[in-house]
Amino acid sequence: MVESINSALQAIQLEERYGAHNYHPLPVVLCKGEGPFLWDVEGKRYYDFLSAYSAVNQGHCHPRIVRALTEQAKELTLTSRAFHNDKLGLAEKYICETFGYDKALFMNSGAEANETAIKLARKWGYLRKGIQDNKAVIVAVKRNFHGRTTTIISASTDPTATSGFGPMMPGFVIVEYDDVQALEKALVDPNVCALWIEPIQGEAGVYVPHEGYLREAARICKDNNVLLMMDEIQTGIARTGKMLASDHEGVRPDLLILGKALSGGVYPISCVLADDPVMLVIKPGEHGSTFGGNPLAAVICMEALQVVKDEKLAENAERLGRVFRARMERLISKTKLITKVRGKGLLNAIVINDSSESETAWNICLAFAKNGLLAKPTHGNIIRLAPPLVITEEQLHECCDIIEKSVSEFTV
Ligand code: IF1
Repeated sequence: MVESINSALQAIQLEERYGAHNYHPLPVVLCKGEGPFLWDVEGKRYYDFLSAYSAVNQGHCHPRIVRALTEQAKELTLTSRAFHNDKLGLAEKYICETFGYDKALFMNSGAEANETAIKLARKWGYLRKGIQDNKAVIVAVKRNFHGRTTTIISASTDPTATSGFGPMMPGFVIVEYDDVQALEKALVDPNVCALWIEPIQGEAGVYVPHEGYLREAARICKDNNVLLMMDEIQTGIARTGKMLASDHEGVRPDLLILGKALSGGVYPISCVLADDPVMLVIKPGEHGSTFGGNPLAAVICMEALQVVKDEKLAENAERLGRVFRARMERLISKTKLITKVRGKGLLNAIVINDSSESETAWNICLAFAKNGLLAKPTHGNIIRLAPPLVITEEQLHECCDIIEKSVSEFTV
C-alpha cells in the first residue's frame, strides 16, 4: 500500500533511513511546482532559483509538455530500439533542424550523452584521423563538470568527485580553462581527437570565459583536426540568452551535447548532435541504451523545444539576465557580504565574501528559503541563481527584493 507523507520531518527521516546519503539537501520538502514556483508540504510557496540545475527552463510542469507526456503515455512509452517507432524519426528530424546538424543520438542522462560523445570522438580519431588504437586523447579543462560516471570523473580535477573511485580511465589531458595558449600547446599532439569543454562552467561557479575564447578554441581545433565537443547540458536550451551558449560567439561545435531542459524537467532526455562524418563512425550494435530514443521522450523533447521557441525564452533570459545583474550590482554597492555577480542570460551566480570552507553561503540560502526563494551554493562561497526562463520582470524584481532583504538581515 503506498503511504503518504504527513510532515516535512517524516519525509526527511525516511530519506535518511532508507536512502543513500549522496546529497545534502536544504531542509525543504517540496510537493508541487508550477512555472517559477515550488510549494513545500506545509504549503509555503518559493521562487525556484535553481531550476533543477537548468532542467526546468520552461517552468515547472509546463502544461503543454505535461500534456505531450500524458497523451503519448496512453499510446506507447517504450519499444527498445530493437524495433522502430513512429515518433523517434520525427524527433531526430526536429532536433537536427533546430540545431543544424546531420544526425542525433538520443540518450537519457547528461552523463550518458557525454559518454556517447567520448566514444564518438575516440572512434572518429581511430577511423578518420588515424590515431593508433587505444592511444586517443581527449583534452578537458580544470574545474570541469560533465557528470558522475567513472570515465567522466577520470577527467575531473575535483577531489570530491574522484577520491575513492579509482582506478581512473586513461586518455584525458587537463589544461587551464579560458587559456588559449594552453589549447595551442595541448591540441598539436596528433593523438588528440577532441577538446571537451563547457561554454560557461556551471558547477565550478558560473565561470564565463573571456569573449573570444570559444572562437579561438574552435579555430585551434580546426587547425589541428581535433573535434570540438561542447557540453551544453546546463548552458543550452536558452538558459544563457541564446538557444546555445556557443551562439554568443557564433561557434558551431563538432559534437553538441544536450540534456536537462530538452524535456523541461518532465523526463530524462539527453542527446548528442553531429554531422555524418562523426556520427556514422558508430555502427549498429556498438552503442545505445534501453530507454534512449523512446517514443515518449521523442514527443516530450519536440514539445519542450517548441515551447522554448514559441515563448521566446532565450530573448526573455537575455533581457531579464541584464535586469538581474544590474540589481545585484546595486546590491553589491550596498553590502560587504557579496563581492561579485557573474553570468549570462539567466545563468548567474553571486560570490559571497567569505572563505569557500565557511557555512556563510549555505546560511544565506537558508535565509533565502525563509523569505521564499530557493537556491543552493555550488562551490563553498558561490551561490548559483538561475530561475526558470518563464519568470516575468515583475517576479524577477520581487526575487531581487527577497535577495536584498535576506542579505540585509544577514549577520555573519
Ligand atoms: C548532481 C552539479 C550542476 C552538467 C553538465 C553534464 C551533467 C551536468 C554541464 C550531467 C549535471 C547536475 C548534476 C546534479 C547537479 C547538477 C550540477 F552540481 F552536479 F554539477 F548543474 F552543476 N554536464 N549537472 O551540469 O548530467 O547526468 O546529471 O543528467 O549530480 O547532483 P546528468
